[in-house]
Amino acid sequence: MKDQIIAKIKEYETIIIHRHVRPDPDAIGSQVGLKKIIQASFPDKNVYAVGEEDPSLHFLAQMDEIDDTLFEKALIIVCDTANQGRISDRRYELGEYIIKIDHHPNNDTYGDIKWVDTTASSTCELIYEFAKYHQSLKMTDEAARLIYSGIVGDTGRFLFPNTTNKTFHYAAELVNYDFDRTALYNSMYDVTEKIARMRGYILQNFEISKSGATSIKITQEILDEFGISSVETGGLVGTLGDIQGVKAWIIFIEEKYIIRARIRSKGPVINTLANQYNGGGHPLASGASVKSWEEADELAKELDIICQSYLN
Ligand SMILES: [Mn+2]
Repeated sequence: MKDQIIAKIKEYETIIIHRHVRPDPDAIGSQVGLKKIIQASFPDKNVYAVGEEDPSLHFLAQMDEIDDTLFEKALIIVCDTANQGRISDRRYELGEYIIKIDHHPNNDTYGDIKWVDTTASSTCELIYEFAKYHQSLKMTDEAARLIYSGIVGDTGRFLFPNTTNKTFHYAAELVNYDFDRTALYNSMYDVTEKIARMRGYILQNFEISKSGATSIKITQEILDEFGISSVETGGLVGTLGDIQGVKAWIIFIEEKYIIRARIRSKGPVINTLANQYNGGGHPLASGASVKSWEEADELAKELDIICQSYLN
């Protein structure tokens, strides 16, 4: 698989790398990390990273603005994106050949080559594995910084069970590159005062059932009160995770036309539930969306049933 990917990279002059909408450090880290590796290894190639800008992740990288015509004869690589619907920048469809590199369950098997490894902690872990695989591929300090941030992000700072022996091994190698780890952590985890106060609200108002199913509803009114947007709530989802007795939890956030449900679990599998509510993801970390608060209650009830039948 990796040989096929290298062969395709060698074959194409223009390579455009995509990732998912509403990016996280793993999305940007794998996308731009791979870009840096290809640029360092094959300086004559034109390599671009595209997708919507997310100012909160500008400390990692900014996107390239490119013309539609560049896509026609391009190799497209999509990182960290399980479904085609979540690919940021729809012009990937104009590309000549598509490679998917991902660690989410391969439900939507798009792409001409699909390298999907659900045992990897992150797509960044796969990108680093790829860079190590062949002598024609060169790592750089900047690629190391980007890849390291994605691994740190997707493992919750090496806390989540997706963290393996291999993850630590790679992280140990990555910190040998020259980048400012303290600055990176600060950029990733410092929160604004309003987010800290929102976290306080969540901790004051969550509901927990006997089974350990937990939820909190954040209405538009609450968002307004704290002066934050729905996008800014992304980092708040872990807030309920370390409370004793919580097995799985949902943070509902009201948006313009939908209510977004961020679902997390410490054991019960929740991505099958997310699939039933216009979403998906990992067994222990998924997203879904509902159309009303009634439907939100329904989803919370289903989570309660899942927690009840889960032992321990
Ligand atoms: Mn990821």
